[in-house]
Amino acid sequence: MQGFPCDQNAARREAGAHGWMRPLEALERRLLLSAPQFTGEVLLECAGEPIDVTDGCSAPYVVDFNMDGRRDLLVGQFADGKIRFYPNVGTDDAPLYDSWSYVQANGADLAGSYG
Ligand SMILES: [Ca+2]
Repeated sequence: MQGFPCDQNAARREAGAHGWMRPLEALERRLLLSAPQFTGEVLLECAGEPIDVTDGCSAPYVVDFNMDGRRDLLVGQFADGKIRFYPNVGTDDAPLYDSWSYVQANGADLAGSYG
């Protein structure tokens, strides 16, 4: 199956004890085994204050945005369609945010459509 995002060799290895397994079945199995485990809500803070985008809707996303090896927090906000960047100064297991700024390009805040 060309172009399918599955490690064909891994699928064959997984199939070893159970007989033949199609790549999609192997991928589904791996996704289920690595599914996130939710433990409860946590109030995220920045510099000791709750993170609040003030104008309602937000869209959080965790990614190593500044490529320093620690996952940061990006938050899309409804107001003006801007994106907030909270660099993680803690660890991936215990993230800590002490500042934020709007994501910019060429000295101007990035903004998408909203509303
Ligand atoms: Ca980072």
